[in-house]
Amino acid sequence: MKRQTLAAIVASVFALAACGQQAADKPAENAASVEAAASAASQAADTPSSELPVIDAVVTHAPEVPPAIDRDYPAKVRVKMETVEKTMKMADGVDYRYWTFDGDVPGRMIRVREGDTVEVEFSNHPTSTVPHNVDFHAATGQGGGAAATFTAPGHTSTFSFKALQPGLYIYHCAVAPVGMHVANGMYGLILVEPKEGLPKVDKEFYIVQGDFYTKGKYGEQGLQAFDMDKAVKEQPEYVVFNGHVGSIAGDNALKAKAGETVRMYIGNGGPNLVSSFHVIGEIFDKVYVEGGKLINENVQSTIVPAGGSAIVEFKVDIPGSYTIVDHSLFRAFNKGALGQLKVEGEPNPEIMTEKLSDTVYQPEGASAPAAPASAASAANAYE
Ligand SMILES: [Cu+2]
Repeated sequence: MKRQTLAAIVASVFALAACGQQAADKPAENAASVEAAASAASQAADTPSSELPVIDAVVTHAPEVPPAIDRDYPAKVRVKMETVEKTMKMADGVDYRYWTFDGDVPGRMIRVREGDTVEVEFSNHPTSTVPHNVDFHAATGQGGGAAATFTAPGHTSTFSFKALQPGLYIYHCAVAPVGMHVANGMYGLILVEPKEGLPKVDKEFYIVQGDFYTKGKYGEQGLQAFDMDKAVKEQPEYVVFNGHVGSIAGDNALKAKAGETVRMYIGNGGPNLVSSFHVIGEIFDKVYVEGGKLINENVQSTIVPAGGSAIVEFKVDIPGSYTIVDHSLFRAFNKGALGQLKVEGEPNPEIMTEKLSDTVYQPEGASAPAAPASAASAANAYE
């Protein structure tokens, strides 16, 4: 089918849908129109992938998110991926030999539409020491494409899959030992938007948690090697967002303005730990549970399984620095799983005041307390 033919079908779907709306007072005619529209839509969805319009995917490094899909018809979306083994900073003074998709952890975020055919051109850099591949959790079929993309250093493989079901999905390397490839940073997210799209929000962010296993203890300086024993025991030295300590904190903090709606696409590469994802001082208005269709509301912390995802949405009402954590708190404050969302705007004391008073508290029969030297540091514990 040529592009024009497809466009004609898409146009006719809209024409029929519009016709259906106008004819609401004529049930029989309306039903016929809806049926015809559904038939045309399914015809468009069944278009062989070789006849789909071809477009190049817009992909982004974390925490950026590719733009929303503005198509209402399926396409063949070309995605180029390159695996690179690369030394990068894990924390201040700590380096690690990461294995990456496209040079960073997580790999780039991919965004397609339900029904699209995703055509993957998968290259393994000539300097790689081992083969790599990719298992798309968004794909239906053996291994999620792992065998089709198994690629030796200095080679390129291609394959394609149809994004049959909407949702937010992890992709990861699946070459043995799989746990090690994933522990070295080989994961990312692909969003398959539902045909009708997602509601508009003001800000979108891409965050993937991962656990890392270094020979040296947390913070030990220098180039750190992977520790298989700690990985098997599931005792990481580092638990981080977006591959590195501080990747979304301090100067790299995420930013929004009071009154804006924020959507976070959260992944968990693992390989081992389940995340209890939480934003301190916020309540998720909506959670797309495990990145699927089920929506929960008014959620404080959400589970993100290893090899899984969640989409969280919330409106930031008042300014502040909102700390992003895995609420298994020693991971946050001792292993690196800590980020920040900095919100600018006008304070609203109706929603939360600043401290209004601090007076001596003396229960009946108790002696006067010592000077409240620790009060300030206690108040700042989450900053
Ligand atoms: Cu790999």
